Amino acid sequence: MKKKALVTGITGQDGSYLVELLLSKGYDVYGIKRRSSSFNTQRVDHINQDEHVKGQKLNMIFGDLSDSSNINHIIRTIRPDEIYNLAAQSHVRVSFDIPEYTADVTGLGALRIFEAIREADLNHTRVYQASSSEMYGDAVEVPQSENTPLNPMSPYASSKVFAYHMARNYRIAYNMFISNGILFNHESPRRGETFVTHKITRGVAQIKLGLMDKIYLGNLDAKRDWGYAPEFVEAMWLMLQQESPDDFVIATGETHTVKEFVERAFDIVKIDWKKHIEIDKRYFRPSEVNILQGDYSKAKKILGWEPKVTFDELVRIMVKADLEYFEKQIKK
Ligand code: NAP
Ligand code: G4F
Repeated sequence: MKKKALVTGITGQDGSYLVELLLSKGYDVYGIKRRSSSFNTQRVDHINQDEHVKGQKLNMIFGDLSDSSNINHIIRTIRPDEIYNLAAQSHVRVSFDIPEYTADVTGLGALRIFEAIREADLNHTRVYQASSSEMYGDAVEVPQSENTPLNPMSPYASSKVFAYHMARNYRIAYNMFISNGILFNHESPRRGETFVTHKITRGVAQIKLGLMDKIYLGNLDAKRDWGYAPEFVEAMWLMLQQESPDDFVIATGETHTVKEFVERAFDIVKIDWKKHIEIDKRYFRPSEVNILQGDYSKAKKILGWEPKVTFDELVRIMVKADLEYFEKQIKK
C-alpha cells in the first residue's frame, strides 16, 4: 500500500519542493491550499502536468489552518501516515503588523493539527512541525544547537515557539510521533519575493537588464545561515523515517551578512552594488535578530544529512534564475 502524506503550505517554497520529493518516493500526496482571490498555485502548477504522465498526482484540498473543523475533517478523511505542517504566516517583519493573525495561523494552527490527530485516534500518523531558527532570536550563544535556549524577538518567532513546545508536549503527554525541524534560512528561485535574498536577486537581475535602478533594503548588518531549500526538505522527510520523534537543527553552519549577499549577487553581473542600494527605514524591524548560525551535527550524525550547496552557489543559482525569468518577460 502506498503511504499517504498530507502537506500544509504546498503553495509555498518548501511545500512545492517537498511535494516533488514525496511524489518521487511514491507517496499519495494531499496538499492543503487556501482560498485566494488570485491564483496562488504557481509553484506547484507544473507538478500535475509532469506527474500525471507517471500516474502520480498531487491531490489539492481547500483548507485553512485557522479553521479547526476544516482541519479535523481533512485529517479524519485522509488518515495520513505522515503530515508535514509547513503552512504559516511566515514573514517576520509582517508579523509585527498582524501579530494576532500570525499567532492564530503559525501558532494555534499547529495545535489544531495535533489535536485533530489525537481526537481521531490516529496512532500511526507521524508529524513534521516546521520550527524555525528565528526561535533563537537574540541568541544566547553562537552557533545555535538543539540545546540553545529560545529567546524569540517577534510575534512570528513567539508563535513558532508556542508550536514547538506544543509539539514536544503532545509527544510526551500522548506518545505522539511529532518531530520539530529547526530550520535555518533556506532559499531558492521559488523563495517568496519579499524575503531579502530573493528581493536582492530579483533586483540585481532587473538592474542588469535595465528594468530598474535601485533596491531599497533595511538592515545590511544582520547575519543569517542561508542554505538551499531543496536540500532542506529532504531533512524533513528523513526526520519522519526515524524510529522515534526528536528535534533537529538543519543549517549550513556558515553565517553571512545581508551586505555580503548583496556584494556576491552584484559581483555575478559585474555591477558596483553601492550605486544601486538605498537604505529604507521601513524595512527595519522593531526588534532584530542579529546573528543566526546553526550547528547541524546532530542531524549529520542521526539523519546522515549534510548541506551541499555553498553560499556562493546559492547566490549564483538565484541570480541566474532571475536573469532567465526577466529575460523571458522582456521577450514576451
Ligand atoms: P512560505 O513560502 O511563506 O509558504 C507558507 C505557506 O503557508 C504558503 O503555502 C501559504 O499559502 C500557506 N499559508 C499561509 N497562511 C495559511 C493559512 N491560514 N492556512 C493554510 N495555509 C496557509 O514559507 P516557506 O519558506 O515555504 O516555509 C515553510 C514553513 O517553514 C513555514 O512554516 C515557515 O515559517 C517555516 N520556516 C521557513 C524557513 C525558511 O527559511 N524558508 C526557515 C524556518 C522555518 P499562500 O501561498 O496562499 O500564501
Ligand atoms: O529574508 P528575511 O525576511 O528572513 P528572516 O527574517 O530571517 O526570516 C526567514 O527565515 C526564518 C528562519 O530563520 C524563517 F523562520 C522565516 O519564516 C523566514 O523564512 O530577512 C533576513 C534579514 C533580516 O535581518 C532583515 O532585517 O534581512 C534583513 N533585511 C534587510 N533588508 C531585510 C531587508 N529583510 C527583508 N525581508 N526585506 C528587506 O528589505
